[in-house]
Amino acid sequence: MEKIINNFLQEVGQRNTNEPEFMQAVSEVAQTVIPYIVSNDIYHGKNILMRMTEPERVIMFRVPWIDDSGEIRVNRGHRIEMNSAIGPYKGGLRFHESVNLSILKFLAFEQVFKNALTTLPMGGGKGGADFNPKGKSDAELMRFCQSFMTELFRHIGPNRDIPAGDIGVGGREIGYMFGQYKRLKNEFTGVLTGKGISWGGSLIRPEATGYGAVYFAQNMLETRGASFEGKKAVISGSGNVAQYAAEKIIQLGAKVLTMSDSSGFIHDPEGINEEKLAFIMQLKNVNRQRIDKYVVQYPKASFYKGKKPWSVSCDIAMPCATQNELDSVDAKTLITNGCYCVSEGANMPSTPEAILNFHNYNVLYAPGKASNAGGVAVSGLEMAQNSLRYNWTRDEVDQRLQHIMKDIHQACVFYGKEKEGINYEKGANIAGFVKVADAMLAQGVV
Ligand code: NDP
Ligand code: 2IT
Repeated sequence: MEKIINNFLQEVGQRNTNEPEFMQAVSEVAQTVIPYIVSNDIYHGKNILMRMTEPERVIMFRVPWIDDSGEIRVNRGHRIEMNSAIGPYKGGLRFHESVNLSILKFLAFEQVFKNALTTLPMGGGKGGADFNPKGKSDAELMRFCQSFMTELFRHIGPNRDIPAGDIGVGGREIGYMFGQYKRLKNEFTGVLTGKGISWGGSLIRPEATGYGAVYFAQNMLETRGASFEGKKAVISGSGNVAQYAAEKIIQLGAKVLTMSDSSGFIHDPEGINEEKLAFIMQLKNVNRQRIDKYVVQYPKASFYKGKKPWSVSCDIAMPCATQNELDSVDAKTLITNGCYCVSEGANMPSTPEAILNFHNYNVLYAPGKASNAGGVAVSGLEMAQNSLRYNWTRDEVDQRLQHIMKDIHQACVFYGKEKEGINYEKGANIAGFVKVADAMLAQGVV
C-alpha cells in the first residue's frame, strides 16, 4: 500500500514542482483515500484521485492599481477552478502577501472535499492575490478590489463560480467587489457570498465558520460525554473565524484564554469575556490595529511577541489563523498540558507531524475540511436564499448550520471509525471523496 501511495505522490509531485502546501494537502488525502479506493472496485483503476488533483482550470491575471501617492502598483490575481462535479465552483478569495499558486491550490483542493461534506451542491475553488491589505487606505482597498474584479468578473457567475471571503477578505472587500461586478455585468445576482444583509447577504454568515467549528467540537466532546461548560480553550488568530469561535465558546460557558495575530499572542488568565471580545472586534475590524493593544486596555493580560499560544495549558485548542501554524512540538506541548480536543477553524493549520501526535495520543482531532465547513455551508445557504429571493431568520440559519455540522460529524464517524476511536481525518477525506467520485464516475471522463 505504501508503495502505491508513494508512486501516486511522486507522479503528482512531478507535475507540481515547488508546490509544498499543495503536495501536503494531497498527501494527507492520499494516505487515507488510496487504501479505500484499492479496496473498492467501483473506484479502483479509474484514476479518480489523480483527476481530482488536477484543477479543471487555473486563471492567473494582472491586477494593476494606483496607490494614494499616485504610484502604479501591480499584483497577481488567481482563481483556481478545481472541481465542478457536484456543483458550481465555490470557495473564498485570500488577499495576503504570501499568496501563491501552491497555497491557493491546496486551499482549492481542500475546498472540494469540504464542500462535498456540507451536503450542499457546491464544487470547489479558491482564489486571491499576493496583495497585503495592511496599512492600505480605504480608497486604496477599493481601487484594488475594483481592479481585481475587472478581470475576475468574466470567469465567475451565480451558476458558474461563486467566490467569498478568506484571509484579508471580509465584508468590506466583498462589498467593493460586488459593486464592481454589478456595474460591469449590469446584473444583481448572488455571485459572491458574505454580502451585507441589506444587499443579499445571509444572517449568521459572518459567524458561521467560528460557530461551526465550535459546534463540531461540541459533537466530538459528546462522544466522550463531555461539553464546553467550565473548560479552558486556547484560540489562535483574531480575525473573522477566531472572533466568532471565541464568541460561541464564551456562550457555552468555557473560558477563552488566548487570541493572536501575526505579531504574537495575548494570554488573559481571567478569560476573554464578552466585553473584552467586543474590544478585540473593534480593535481588529474597525481600528485595524495589532493585538498587543489588548494588554494596554486589560493590564492583567500578557502579550508574547512573535509567539504562538500553544504553550498555554488548556482542554480545547482551536487554531483559527493560517496553515502550518501548529507543529509537532506545539502538539506535544498541548498534549502534555492536558489538551484533548483540537478543532481546526483555519485550513490545514496543523502540520502532518502534529496530526500524527494527536492520533497517537487519542486527541479528538478535527481537520479543517470538516470542522470549518460551517462557513461555506452558510455560503451555500446564502446562495439558496438568493435563488429564493427570500431571507431566513437568524435562528433558522443557525439551526440549519447546527444540523449540517452534526451531519458532517456523523459522516466522519461513519467512514472514520477505528478500533482506537474515530479518525476524523480519514472519515472526512473518504466521505468527501465518495460524493465527488460518484458524481465524476456518473459524468464520464470530462
Ligand atoms: P482574517 O483575515 O479575518 O483573520 C486572519 C487571522 O489570522 C488574523 O488574526 C491574522 O493576523 C492571522 N494570520 C494570518 N496569516 C497569518 C500568518 N501567516 N501568521 C500568523 N498569523 C496569521 O481571516 P479568517 O479569520 O477569515 O481566516 C482564518 C483562517 O480560517 C484561514 O486559514 C482561512 O482559510 C480559514 N477559513 C476561513 C473561512 C471564512 O469563512 N472566513 C472559512 C473556512 C476557513 P494578522 O492580521 O496579523 O495577519
Ligand atoms: O475556506 C473556506 O471554506 C472559506 N474561506 C469560505 C468559502 C466560502 O465560499 O464561503
